[in-house]
Amino acid sequence: MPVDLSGTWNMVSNENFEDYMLALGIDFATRKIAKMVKPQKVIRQNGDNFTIRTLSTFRNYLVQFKVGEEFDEDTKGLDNRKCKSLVTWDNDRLTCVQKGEKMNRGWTHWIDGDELHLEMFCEGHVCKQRFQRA
Ligand code: YOG
Repeated sequence: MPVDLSGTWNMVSNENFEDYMLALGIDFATRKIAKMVKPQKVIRQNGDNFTIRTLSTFRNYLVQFKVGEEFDEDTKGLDNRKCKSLVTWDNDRLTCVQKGEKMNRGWTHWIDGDELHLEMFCEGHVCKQRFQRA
C-alpha cells in the first residue's frame, strides 16, 4: 500500500521559514506577515494525481500535478516565479524539484507517525514544517 497524504492538516511547527523566504527574495513587509500565519494543507491524493492547497488568512496557494510528469508551476502569490516542476516518490517521500531561477529548489513531504512533515529548500536553506490532522 502506498502512502496516503490525503487530508486536512494544520501546521504545528515552522523552523527556518525566515531564511527560506529570504532565499526566495520575499520582501520585509511580506515576511513579517507570512511568518505570523499558520497555514493549513489540504491534500487530495488520487493515484498519481495530487492537489495540494496551502490555505491561510493571508494568502492561498494551489498546485496540481501528476507524479512523474513535469509541469509548469507559477508560484503566484508566493515569490511569483515560473518553474519547471517534477514530483516523484523517493521511497515514501513525495519529492518535488522546482527547476528555475533559484538553484536547489524544491520540497519533500512524508508522514511520520500521525504527523505530516514538509521540508522546503532553496539555495541551501531548509525550512522544516510539521502538520497534524485537523
Ligand atoms: O507547498 O509550496 O506542500 O505547493 C510557502 C511560502 C505566505 C506568502 C507556502 C503565505 C513560501 C508570502 C507554499 C503562506 C514563501 C511568502 C500560505 C508551500 C513565499 C511567500 C500560502 C508549498 C508545497 C508542498 C505545495
